[in-house]
Amino acid sequence: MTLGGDLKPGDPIVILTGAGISKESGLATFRDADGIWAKVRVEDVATPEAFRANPVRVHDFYNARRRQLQEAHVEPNAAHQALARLEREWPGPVLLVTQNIDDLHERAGSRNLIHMHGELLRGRCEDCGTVHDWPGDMSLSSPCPACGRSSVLRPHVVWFGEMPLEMDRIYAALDNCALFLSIGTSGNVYPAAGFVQEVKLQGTGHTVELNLEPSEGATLFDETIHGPATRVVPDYVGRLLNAHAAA
Ligand code: BV8
Repeated sequence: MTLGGDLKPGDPIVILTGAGISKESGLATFRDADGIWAKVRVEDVATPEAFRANPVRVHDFYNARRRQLQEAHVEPNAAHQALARLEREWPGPVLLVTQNIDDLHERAGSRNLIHMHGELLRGRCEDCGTVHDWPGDMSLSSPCPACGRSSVLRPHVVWFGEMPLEMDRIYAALDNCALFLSIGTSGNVYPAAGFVQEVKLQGTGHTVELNLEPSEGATLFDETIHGPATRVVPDYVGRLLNAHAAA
């Protein structure tokens, strides 16, 4: 079996990433010992009910993460760069689906990208529904740039109990891909954690997990490669491109 299963040039590749790919850029993951959920409860900051009950606490939580993301030392790392290289150099469609709300994939050069859990640097008006770039702090007094109303803006982020974005497009790509890479995710949060089963049940893609350690769904993958993303992802992308360039 060549690298990537029986992948041929021109075949579609789908990639899923999670917080682990941004860890070496200095952004915390969620479920590691030093992760976000070790410091704050999901129920207090990452559900629509939490936002209704205490919008100030939720705005503070996302304002702090928005500021941290824009600190000078937070840059795309070699894993983000490798995925942008794969999109540029692979002779076929490469779709990158990220659970992450940071902008490190864009800053690394990835273009064919879906933020299924939304984006930290954008805000959405709960009244008129418009979505706006929002790099600064957000509060109840922030007016919607479109309709002008205040106390109606929220982070453009998918909370628990809310439907992730672009699911139809994601499932269509999963059902038709020849290679599915899952990178830096613990496989705890659905529907993303179920994507590998979607590929196995509805498609024919070869599935590979690249993660620091086995995820919840590790046994579901055809291949698992464990190690830090900045090492295992550039190595895998380089071998994949070389194997098929030689073909
Ligand atoms: C929905 C945005 C339905 C906010 C996030 C029981 C069964 C099935 C489902 C459920 C259930 N009970 C409840 C549900 C639904 C729920 C869910 O799955 N809950 C889980 C906890 C059981 N899911 C939802 O609510 C989703 N919506 O189901 O809607 C619906 C249907 C109809 C109509 C309406 C609705 C919505 C989920 C999205 C929630 N939002 N984030 C924010 O970011 O603040 S989730 C959050 O978790 C982030 O998006 C994050 O990306 C995501 C997954 O976490 P990971 O990225 O995997 O991060 P984690 O820390 O867990 O893991 C990091 C990994 O990296 C680790 O494995 C680690 O080893 C590795 N790593 C660390 N360092 C490195 C590394 N790897 C490589 N290199 C390194 N250096």
